[in-house]
Amino acid sequence: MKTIYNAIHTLHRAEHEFFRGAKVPAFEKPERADWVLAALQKANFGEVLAPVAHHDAAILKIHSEPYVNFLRGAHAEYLALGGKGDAFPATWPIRGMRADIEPKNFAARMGLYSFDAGSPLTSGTWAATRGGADCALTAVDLMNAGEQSAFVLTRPPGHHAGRDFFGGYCFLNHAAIAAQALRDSGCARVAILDVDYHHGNGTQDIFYARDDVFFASIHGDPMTEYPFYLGHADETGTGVGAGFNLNLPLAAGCPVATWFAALEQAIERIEAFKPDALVVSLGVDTFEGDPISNFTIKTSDYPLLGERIARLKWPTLFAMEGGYAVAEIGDNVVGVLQGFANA
Ligand code: SP5
Ligand code: ZN
Repeated sequence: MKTIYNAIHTLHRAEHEFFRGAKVPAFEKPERADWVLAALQKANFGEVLAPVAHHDAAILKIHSEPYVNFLRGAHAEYLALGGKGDAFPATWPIRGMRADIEPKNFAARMGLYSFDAGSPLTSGTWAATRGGADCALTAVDLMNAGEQSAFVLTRPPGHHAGRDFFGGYCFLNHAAIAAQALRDSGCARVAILDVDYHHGNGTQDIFYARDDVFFASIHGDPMTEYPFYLGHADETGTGVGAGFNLNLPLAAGCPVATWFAALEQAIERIEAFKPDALVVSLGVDTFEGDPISNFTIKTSDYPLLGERIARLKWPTLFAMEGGYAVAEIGDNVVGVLQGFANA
């Protein structure tokens, strides 16, 4: 399997986030991708390629133009206003307020286009996530040229980013961009399997009213786990998309066997959908040692996930999402990919 590596991920280097009123070092840090790359190379896993630059058009099929324009210029605008370091939103248009008008004020637009205060926007955020989109689109090109699978190694991650909002450390939704590009290059039906610990609220938002992209997510129950406000089992899609969204929320701390039973449920539904290709939102924050999550998967379990997906024999694109146990992230990700490749 080839890896498309976003070497400019390092341009996004958030200093801190907030926890109980205190500034704590950002969990989503450059070392994450460095360790995955090192593990891939150590395992001699396969070729590592640079992305080919692609036009914005493929991104604008997933994200709104005003949002993309905001994101591209946001940090420079913040600096011009006298802002220092990383930018955080501080006000949001909640229920009963107007989210249909884009205000002129910068802080107001930060809030309009975000859903949490935990996703610092830095001077290099746009370049880094835009590079991730190029990686996703390059992976799709490779699959169209005959590759059965590909791995998009990028950060910041993407699955919390919706059509017009960032949050959860995510800015552009690389998995969604890949799924759309697969649709546009001949796949009638594309499935997305999101195995990150956190519900992929952005991806769900993007495809919720569509019947050509099936979204399945296994995640911590939003009653107690981030992102809290989406990811319940009764969210099944809307309009023609009714029946094409599957959420499998699990209790924090649940046994590994429970997680793999949910995987079987997801696979059963995806098989019935008969996808022409699969996109896996690959987060390994399901790991027992993850510092911000509460599942119990062990490093030795990850190959079983890859093997199970490989048995389906669908063209499969893996996109890197979360995973914050930096020392183990490489073995965990490479475990999944090797399980897939060796099956
Ligand atoms: C892609 C992804 O995995 N995004 C996750 C975003 C989670 N943001 C909220 C993190 C809250 C961290 N709480 C600190 C717990 C320290 N013990
Ligand atoms: Zn996550």
